[in-house]
Formats: sequence, structure tokens, C-alpha cells
Amino acid sequence: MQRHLIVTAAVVLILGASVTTALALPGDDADRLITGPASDPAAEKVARDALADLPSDVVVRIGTRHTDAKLAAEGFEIRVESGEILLDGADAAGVFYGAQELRERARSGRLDDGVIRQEPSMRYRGLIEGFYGTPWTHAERLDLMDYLGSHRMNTYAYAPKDDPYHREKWREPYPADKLAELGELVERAQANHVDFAFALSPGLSICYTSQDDYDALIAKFDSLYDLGVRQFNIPLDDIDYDTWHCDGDAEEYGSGPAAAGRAQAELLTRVQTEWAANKDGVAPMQMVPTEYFDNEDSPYKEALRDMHSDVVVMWTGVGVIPTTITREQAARAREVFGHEILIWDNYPVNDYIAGRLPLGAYTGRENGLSAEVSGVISNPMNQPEVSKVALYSFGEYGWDDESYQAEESWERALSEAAGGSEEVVDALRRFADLNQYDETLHQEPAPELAAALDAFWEAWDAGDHDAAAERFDAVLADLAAAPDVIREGAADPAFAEQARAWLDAAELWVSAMRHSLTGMVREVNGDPEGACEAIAEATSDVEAAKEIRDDREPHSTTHPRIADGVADAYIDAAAGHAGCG
Ligand code: 14T
Repeated sequence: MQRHLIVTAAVVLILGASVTTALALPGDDADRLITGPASDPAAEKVARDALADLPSDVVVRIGTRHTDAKLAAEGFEIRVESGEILLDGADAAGVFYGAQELRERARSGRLDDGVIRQEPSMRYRGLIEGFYGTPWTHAERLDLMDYLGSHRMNTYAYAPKDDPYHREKWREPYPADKLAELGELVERAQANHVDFAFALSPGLSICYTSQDDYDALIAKFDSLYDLGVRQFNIPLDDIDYDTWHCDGDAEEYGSGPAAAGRAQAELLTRVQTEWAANKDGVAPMQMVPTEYFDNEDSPYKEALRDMHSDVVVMWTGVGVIPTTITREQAARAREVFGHEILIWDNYPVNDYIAGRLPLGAYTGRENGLSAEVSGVISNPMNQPEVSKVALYSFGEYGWDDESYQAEESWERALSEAAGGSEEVVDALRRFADLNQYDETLHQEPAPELAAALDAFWEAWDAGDHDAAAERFDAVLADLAAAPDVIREGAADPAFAEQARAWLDAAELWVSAMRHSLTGMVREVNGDPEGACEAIAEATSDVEAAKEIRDDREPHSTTHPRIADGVADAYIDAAAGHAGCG
């Protein structure tokens, strides 16, 4: 019956193509998209979008199980034959991702006859909301679920340090309203083929030998299981593992890191065997060790090696925020922890650098880490929309870490944030330059502005004042225009809202540099009074910039850092040159 309908529809459309394309009715799309058993609403919606960019006589079949090829989980195959497109997935997520590939290619006109096959290289792709300071709002989290789904990321780990029920008050059940919100998140995650991983951090006060504490932990997990959560994590980072919270633990385990390792390993093993293994659909437990930031063997790690072998261990690389992570380091981590490794990548998190908004490329992760680890997930900023610049690249790296290229990926991320506008991309690139210093992945503040300044000083010191000033002011003029271009042109207004403090501060710092330049020019032109007036304007801009605050913690405690060490150094030097320092 169904087959009969399909054939009829296809014939009608092929006949109609030459005559009635301009008359396409909304109902026509229903006949051009044929869904099979492996499809779901998420994939259908995307595939329907793709139809808009495909010739009207093309029929798309999705989730039809047409291929015998063995696809790895979440993989897909698209077969394009004249007039027909067959999309098959290993599972519903695969069909969803395949539909995205199809839509993208249809949009950009890159859909030729042939076969496209893709499979993800990492099991876990996405993020861990694991930072200190102001957590994301419910609305922001919902939006991020959609973002992850549309960028082939499958993991949202929930571990906000400042959700009291996650850490300080871990024993207490979520109040009804919070639980309802979590339920909505889980639902939105599922609709996007995202696994919501719930993390509970009992390390600040747990008594490992207490049955009551064990029961409280399980009760909390059960409350989330009932909402549909199937991944669970017990992070034991940032605690003092030389301190017990009850006498029973000291008696049972003794003292020191090895004792702590044993207590933690026994807890995870018990939760894995007594709870996770017996709950329908629950994935292997995950944990964050207290020694999460190195790969040196130790008595603590030796104790962790006895933990149930299914438990997944999170690790940040060598150093809490490593500049680079290599395959060799990851292989060693796997050896010393003795478990599957999932990388908790502390980028672009900004809780440790209040006032900074890292916007540079996601760099320094060696190609091929997937040979050693089962995922690399991002710990992002307090500002979710701004974090998408980095998250975009986490998506690409997680999907295909072998061929990932940081700079190219960054360009695509900027283009997406700019809604495709080249002018907005340029503005974002300039704004990113002023912001990119993060002490770790990007250790050079404002490298492009610094290079322009080097060129300026060279020409100025050679006595070519007018030409030097003119060229540098052209650079500053572009920088000055960037904030407004971003405010008006960013694809999502939330970007400018969350970057507001930094956009406002950038405007003031650039204005200060322009006044400083004016001061220098006036001084060499014999106008010392005018020079000092300009320098005073620069000073007041800088003062105003330092009054600006973002409203999220910890950034609310300090002013946005813009090209520091570069802009401020220039402004100081200019004041000296102008003779009014
Ligand atoms: F569990 C970890 F993998 C981890 O990174 N834990 C925290 C994390 O919540 C935080 O967002 C991140 C970046 O600041 O670093 C860890 O927190 C630290 C790390 C330190 F080295 C807090 C204080 C430190 F001194």
C-alpha cells in the first residue's frame, strides 16, 4: 500500500517538474520525502528543509535501510542517483546527521551523484557545563541543546559548580521546580539526539562508609533517571583528598591519596554494579578523579586502577588548561588510570580568567586523539552564545579529529556567528584579536594589533610621522567600527548581549588609542596644548573602560580585559611622546 503511494507520488512529481515547478504547493513536499523505520521527527524536519534547495523532481528517502554496509553508531550514508536521494543511518542519530549533511550540500550546491559515507571518530562529542561562577540559564541550556544537535554533538554533561544541588547540597533532592526544568532539558536533549549526562559531586562532604550517604546519592540519580537521564557522572575534582568527613572512613581506608583513591574506586564500583548495571539503559558510570590534570603514575591512580573496568575516567590533559594535548600523553593517561579516557577540555572556559572572553581558534589538540580517548568535550564560558565559536570546532574535532584544521574550522565558526556576512566575519576577527589572550591556548595578547603597532613604531621612529599615523589610524578605524558591525550583524542577538561589556570596552580602548595617536601627531606638529588635550581624552576613555562590568560571576568582579599589555602599553607610550604623561 505504502509502496504504491510512493511510486505514484514520484511519477506525478517527475511529470510535473517541467510544467508546474512554479506552482509547487506546500503539500508537495510530503510526497518528495519518504521516511523509513530509522527516521524520526528531528531528521525529517532537517530533510524537509533540504527539499527547498533541491530540484523539485528529486525524491528523498530517509531512514530506509537501503544499504547493507555496516555503519558505525551515528554514521550515515547518502546515495545520490539522478532523481533520487537515499539516506540511511546506523541509527536515528545517523539519519539526523545525514539529513544535516544533505541540507548543507543542497544549500551550497555540492550534491553530485555518488555516495557520501561518514562516521564519527569520537564516541562523546559536546560539552560539560562544568565551570565555576554564574551557571547558564534554563533558556540558554535549551538553546544549547539545539546547537549541539545541529552540530553533530551528542553530549551535554550537567556539572555546574555553582548549582548548589550539584555540589554543596548534593544530598538534597532537587525542588520540584528545578526538577521540572531538568526534565525539560532532558526532553530537548533527546529531541536533538543529545545524551544528557547528570553529574553529582559529593566530594566536599561525603562519608564513603556511610550507607545513608550512598542512599542519598542513589536517590538523587534515581530522580534524574525517572526524567529519562541515562548517563551519570561522579566528579571528584577540586576537593582535598587528604581530609575525610567521618571517622569511619579513616578507620576503613587509612589516610593519604592511596586511601582516597580506594574509597573513590569502591564508591564508583558499587554504583556501577549495584545500580547502573541494573537500571535499564544506563550507560557505564563516569567519574572525574581528584588527580585529573596529569598523567604521572601515583599511589592514588594505582588505587583507581582497581575500580570497575567499565567506568569512564575524565582527564583534562597535562595541566588543568593545557596548551597542547598529544596522543602520547593520552596513551599514558589511559595506562596510568587504567580506564577509558574522556577528555574534559578546559576551553573556552573563562572562570579562571575573570574579565576575559576567549574567542580564538580551538588549537593544540593533536590530530588522531580518537585512537586513545573516547571523546573530547568542552568546558565552556559563562557566556553560552559566545562559547559557540569554540563549540563549533569541538563539533568538527569530535566528528573527525584526524583531518581537523584549527584555523579553517575557526573561519567556519566565525562565518556561522556572522550569519555568512563577510563584513561581520571581519569585525568578529578583529574583535577576537582584542580578546584572544587566555594564558594557555593563546598566550600572545592581541597579536594582530601588536603587529600593527610594531609596524607603526618602526615607521614613526624612522621619522615618517604622517604616513605612520595615517596607516595606524586606518587599522584603528576598522577596529572602532567592529563593535557596531557585530551588534547589528551577528546572526544571534544573544552574542552581542553576552559580549556587551567587551564590545563596549573595546570601543573605549580603541577610542583611547585614537586619541593617543592624535596627541602624538599634534605634539610633532608643534601643538603641545592640543596634544595634552587629546591625551586627556584617552585617559578618560580608559577610566570609563575600567568601570565596565559584565553581570555574570566571576566577570562581575572586574573590568573586561581588552588587548591588555598592548593597547595600554601604547597609550602609556603615546602619553610620553606627547609630552604629557
Ligand atoms: F574537573 C576538572 F576536570 C576541572 O577542570 N575542574 C575545575 C573546573 O570546574 C573549572 O571550570 C576549570 C577551569 O577553571 O578547572 C577546574 O577548577 C580549578 C582548577 C584549578 F587549577 C579550580 C582551581 C584551580 F586552581
